[in-house]
Amino acid sequence: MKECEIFSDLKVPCTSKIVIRADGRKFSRLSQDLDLQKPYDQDFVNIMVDTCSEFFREFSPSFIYTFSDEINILLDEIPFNGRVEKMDSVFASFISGTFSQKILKNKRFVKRFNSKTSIKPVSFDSRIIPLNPESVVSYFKNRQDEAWRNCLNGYAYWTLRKDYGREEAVKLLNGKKSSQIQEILFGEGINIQKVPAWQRKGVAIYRKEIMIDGYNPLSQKTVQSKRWKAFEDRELPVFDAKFFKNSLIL
Ligand SMILES: Nc1nc2c(ncn2[C@@H]2O[C@H](COP(=O)(O)OP(=O)(O)O)[C@@H](O)[C@H]2O)c(=O)[nH]1
Ligand SMILES: [Mg+2]
Repeated sequence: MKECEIFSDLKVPCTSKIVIRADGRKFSRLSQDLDLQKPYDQDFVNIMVDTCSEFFREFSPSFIYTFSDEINILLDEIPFNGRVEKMDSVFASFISGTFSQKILKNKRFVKRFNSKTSIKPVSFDSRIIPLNPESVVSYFKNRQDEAWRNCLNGYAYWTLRKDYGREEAVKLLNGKKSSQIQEILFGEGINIQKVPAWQRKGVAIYRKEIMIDGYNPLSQKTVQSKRWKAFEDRELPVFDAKFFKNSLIL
């Protein structure tokens, strides 16, 4: 029956850079079930970022970028011999399992699970995006643009929802330019440019060089040495080639 496993040999092109994008399944529903704060819930975002850091420790990618319920992972080396089925299934299940573990360690969310028996198990999908090296920066710029649109629309929608119904709020925002939405928010006392950077620009995890103090027993002196540490950057700039070069990601 081995010959029926027709997709198991499908491999990523060995000359490409690879990004894995995972996205939470039915997280609009989950956000209601867990009664998440709108438009952003600090506990939820912390769990997404913790999940990314756990992934970083396990698989050592070059870079992870997350916002909302999506996680983008730039791989350093191609694992599993480049096998697409293996990568998609292992990565999606690692993320789903880690996210679930962390949700169940949060007292507030556990309470919701205990009082609302209909909350379904969490799952993430995963897809592989092969990129030529020149397209990596524009890929992440594109995801960060999406994070910004998400932020603007999220704030606008939930602000309008204080005074309008669901359909009316959507209608009021339909076809509006970014500048017009910012005006609406300004009228409601929200300067969107001043909301936390992690909401406007997402969060990234990458290696950062740090100096640590150590003790040299031979010289009996304290010495400094370099170490790499996974760094959670919640104050990202707007992505450009310089950021990726200076952070030694590319
Ligand atoms: N309230 C709230 N909801 C969030 C937050 N982050 C993500 N979400 C929800 O997650 C959804 C993610 O979008 P999408 O993947 O298109 O929806 P899905 O198909 O239902 O998973 C958003 O529409 C929000 O409902 C948050 O911080 N607070
Ligand atoms: Mg989703």
